[in-house]
Amino acid sequence: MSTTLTYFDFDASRGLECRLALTLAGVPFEDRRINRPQWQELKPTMPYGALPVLEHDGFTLAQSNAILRFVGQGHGLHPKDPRSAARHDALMESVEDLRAKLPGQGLSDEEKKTAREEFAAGWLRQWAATVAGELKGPFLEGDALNVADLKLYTILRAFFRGVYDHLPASVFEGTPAIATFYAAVDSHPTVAAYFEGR
Ligand SMILES: N[C@@H](CCC(=O)N[C@@H](CS)C(=O)NCC(=O)O)C(=O)O
Repeated sequence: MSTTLTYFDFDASRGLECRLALTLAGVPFEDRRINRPQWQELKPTMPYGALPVLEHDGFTLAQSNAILRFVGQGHGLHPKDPRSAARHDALMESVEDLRAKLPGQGLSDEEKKTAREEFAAGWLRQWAATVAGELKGPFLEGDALNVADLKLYTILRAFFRGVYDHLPASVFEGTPAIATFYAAVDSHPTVAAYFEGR
């Protein structure tokens, strides 16, 4: 059995959520971290020309949500019940929506500030309210941590660590279930151990 996850050399975004999922699943894997010059060579050979990519015993899979579902279904970290699984899938797709909609690209800092403040008061507020309504507490399914929780945690981690200028963690003040969720995943023994010493 051999498993390799290829992604860039940083702990965030789609690569981080897949690394966390493999770690939570207890799958030993090669954490293949590549730099930008290596990526220029590799990109044309990768499915969809993007990362992360999982290789598992001759099976190659791209797309973070597909990777998360594959790992989750194989290790009891994605619900078996079709409606519950669909709820988790919808949440994971909504994280991709958030990544795509986050304003900033090509804007001056002043334009970015205005665009992000509008985004926080509008689209993001509605997203946060919907997500909070999905959380049974502290996690999506109650006490069991699933791969969809790891995807949600990964995007929230960027907010809670202040990665996005003009979008402080206080944007989630109106949705306390999100702060409770974040703290619960962050202190989960597997997740905490992953970040220890990094
Ligand atoms: N829908 C894809 C998006 C993948 C994606 O855009 N990955 C970024 C890194 S997070 C990437 O590979 N960027 C480099 C490039 O597109 O050349 C997924 O969810 O995996």
